[in-house]
Amino acid sequence: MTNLLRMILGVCLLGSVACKSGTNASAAPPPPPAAPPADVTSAPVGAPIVAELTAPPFVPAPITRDKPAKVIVNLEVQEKELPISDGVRYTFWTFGGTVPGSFIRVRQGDIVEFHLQNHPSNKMPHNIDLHAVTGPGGGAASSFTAPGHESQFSFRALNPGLYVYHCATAPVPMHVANGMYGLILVEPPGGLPKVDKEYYVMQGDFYTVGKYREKGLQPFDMQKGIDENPTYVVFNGSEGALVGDKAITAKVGEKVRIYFGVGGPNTTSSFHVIGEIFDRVYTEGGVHAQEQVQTTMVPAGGSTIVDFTVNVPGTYILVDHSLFRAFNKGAVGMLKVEGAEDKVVYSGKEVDSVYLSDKAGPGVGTTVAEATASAEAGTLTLEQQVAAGQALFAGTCSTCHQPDGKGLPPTFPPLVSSSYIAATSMDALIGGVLNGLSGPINVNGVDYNGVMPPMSYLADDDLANMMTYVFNTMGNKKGKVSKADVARIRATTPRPPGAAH
Ligand code: HEC
Ligand SMILES: [Cu+2]
Repeated sequence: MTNLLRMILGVCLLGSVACKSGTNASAAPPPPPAAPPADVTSAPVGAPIVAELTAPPFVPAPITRDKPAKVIVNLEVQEKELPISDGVRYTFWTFGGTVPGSFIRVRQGDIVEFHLQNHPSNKMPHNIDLHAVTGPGGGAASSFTAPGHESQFSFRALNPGLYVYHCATAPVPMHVANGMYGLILVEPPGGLPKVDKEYYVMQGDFYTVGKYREKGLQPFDMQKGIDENPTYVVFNGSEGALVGDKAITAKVGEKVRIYFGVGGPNTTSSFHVIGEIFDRVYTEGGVHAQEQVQTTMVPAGGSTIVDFTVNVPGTYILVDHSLFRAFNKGAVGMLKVEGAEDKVVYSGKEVDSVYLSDKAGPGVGTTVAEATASAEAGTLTLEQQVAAGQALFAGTCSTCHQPDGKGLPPTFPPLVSSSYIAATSMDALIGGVLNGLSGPINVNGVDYNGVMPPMSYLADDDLANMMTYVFNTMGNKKGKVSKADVARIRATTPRPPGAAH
């Protein structure tokens, strides 16, 4: 939303006469230009074009043709192991090697000749249902393809809009849950209004046998899928896909467009960008735009196009505003905006870490992943545990005990040179963090009587690393906490009702 528009709206809300008169042209933005009628009957013009496909978060360049063409799409299904979180691997089934699959961009009226290849090393048959197709199954019946084979079918892109495509081979929800979806944009003649940056983001829910962030290769959990109880809800196929140095970017003053879709299979998205207001939302991926939107609802198997201008530099967080998904299942992405401050629009206090949780620290992914690799090799050193624990401490324990561990008396006790840590047995310390701690305690001569909530929603090794960090730095000397230690205490102590198991 522009500053000017905000001011005008503000003045109007105060009841200015000028705003009530119908002659004030600046009160509302001009409607988008009406698209010329599409030619969806004449033969395609010129030589066939091989479509440029892009991996997320990128999209192919806008189409400049003013006539329909024959467009050839080559899309290969690849079944491959990829990270879904730091140190957690998952066997994804993909259209083009990525989750979501390659972005396809065509023009209304184009004849699309679709080639679906199923890589010979794959184990499953697959097909494709494109919501942009008018015809039974959206192409599914004509595209059933065994490993090592290729199918071909053609369709005319009759309707403009942003459409989901997905695999529709039985069991369909399982193929979708493994990442088999993507977006195809059918541009109206003349295209969409010009913007400076265009990105491609899709949300999906994933179901693993291990709990959230339990490390190693995680198998698919069919029952969790049936129960609609996702272990992960993420953007672009993994927790880390759009964070840190993989964040999408823009410069102050630029117009940003996100082509956003939900693959599902189960959850819808309350899509929101923290700190932004969408100037325009092409609701449900159609051609009409709603304006000034905070959060937009996107169904499973549906899409939206959001446009907004970034006025102030900083990190903007993409979330599913169904917030447990953002904070406890991974639905977080970042848009990093560079440029000059505008203290009138925003005064400039840094709030990132409040929202970013343990993704706020630099290089968390690598540190945690390295620690995981070593743990699997059975060689986790104290230093590696401390490094991984330090990365996770920021945004987890630091929320209360403060980034420097000095606490916030009289509410949160210090962890630095803590007399309580020194005097308490290792098992009791682990139990306190895992199961929560309350009631009167004394730390370094000061009395505390607060409540530390159970941290049992965190994975055993992450907890072990954080405690090892706290217990062996910050002036404490207590020794290592192993993943097995945490697992043992978890198994032998009851959790209070409502705590995660
Ligand atoms: C939501 C706030 C909160 C979070 C998050 C939190 N703690 Fe605490 N912690 C407390 C409070 C409050 C106490 C004091 C409880 C009491 O008074 O009985 C405490 C006490 C402790 C103590 C014992 C007292 C001391 O200062 O030595 C340790 C050790 C500790 N926390 C470690 C951790 C670790 C490790 C984490 C991260 C995994 C963590 N805490 C996360 C609030 C929190
Ligand atoms: Cu499939």
